[in-house]
Amino acid sequence: MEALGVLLLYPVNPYLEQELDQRYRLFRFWDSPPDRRDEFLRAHARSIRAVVGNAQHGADAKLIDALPALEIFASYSVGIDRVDLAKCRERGIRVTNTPDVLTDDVADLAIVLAISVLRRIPQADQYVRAGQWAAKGDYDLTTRFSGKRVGIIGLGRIGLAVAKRVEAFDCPINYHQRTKKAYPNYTYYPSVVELAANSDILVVTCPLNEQTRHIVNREVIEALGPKGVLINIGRGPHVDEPELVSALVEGRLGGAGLDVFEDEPNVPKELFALDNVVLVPHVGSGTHETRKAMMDLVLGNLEAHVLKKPLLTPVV
Ligand code: 8YV
Repeated sequence: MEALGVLLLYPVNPYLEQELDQRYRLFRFWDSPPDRRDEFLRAHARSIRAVVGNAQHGADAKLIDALPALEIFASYSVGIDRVDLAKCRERGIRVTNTPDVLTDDVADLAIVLAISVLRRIPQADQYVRAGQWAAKGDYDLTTRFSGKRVGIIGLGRIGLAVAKRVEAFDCPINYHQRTKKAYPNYTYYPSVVELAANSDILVVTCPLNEQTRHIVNREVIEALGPKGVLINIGRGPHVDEPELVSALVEGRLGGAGLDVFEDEPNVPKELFALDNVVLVPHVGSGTHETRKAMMDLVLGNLEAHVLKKPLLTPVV
């Protein structure tokens, strides 16, 4: 049988690209200029039976419809909010992602961001590097993280990993999700607004879908308040970004630690001047160890598909 035709949607890590190239017939989407991609797909539609994407490069109905031979979409990400799952189910297209292997890194980043915002770590570092310690004396006092009330939106794998971490800081843990679970030491709030009103730090860890888009809106931001801190390690669209920016600029929100943004890699420039905001470029799973494990999951799922064995991490 002809080797599996795999469409790689973007220039992923060299290791994954090389492995795909050695194992399968690899089609690099970026080889064709954007205005020639429909033609590219028509030319190779009969050969492309698999697609590899990630958090930013998914499979919408247009792409799926252009690939009549598509059998599997393997995402190099745990989030698959850019994959039209209903269309995949309708077509019988398998979908895989990369859960669990990135949970610790993403949860670690939530803690790093929260402490960095409250203790002004990036600014303190710059203070030393700029020679201001010698010139101006001690750095300003900041705010403690330990013992603060942490509200988590979504106690899934990553949310629970964040909760486990903040327990070590003696933080009371609150949460909201659709259903209350039997967590004896965690306080459930039936709405995100109530969760925000009873938390000092609000962490977004839930998956992105139509129900959670802009789950952090103006009302939630107001409830979190001028001493509250928002940590977003989920997806940019979880937050109404213009509302977030205006609340931070106007002092109606105490601070934010952001790994994700609505229009990546574009970040609202108003945030750049704020010292109560820490900005990082979607690095949640961005360690050598985790990305290797994610890539091996992509490769393992494709291999299982070719061998007609059970997929390692199926979503559909
Ligand atoms: C991406 C992510 O995987 O896993 C997710 O859902 O958002 C990230 O870890 C990363 O951008 C690599 O594609």
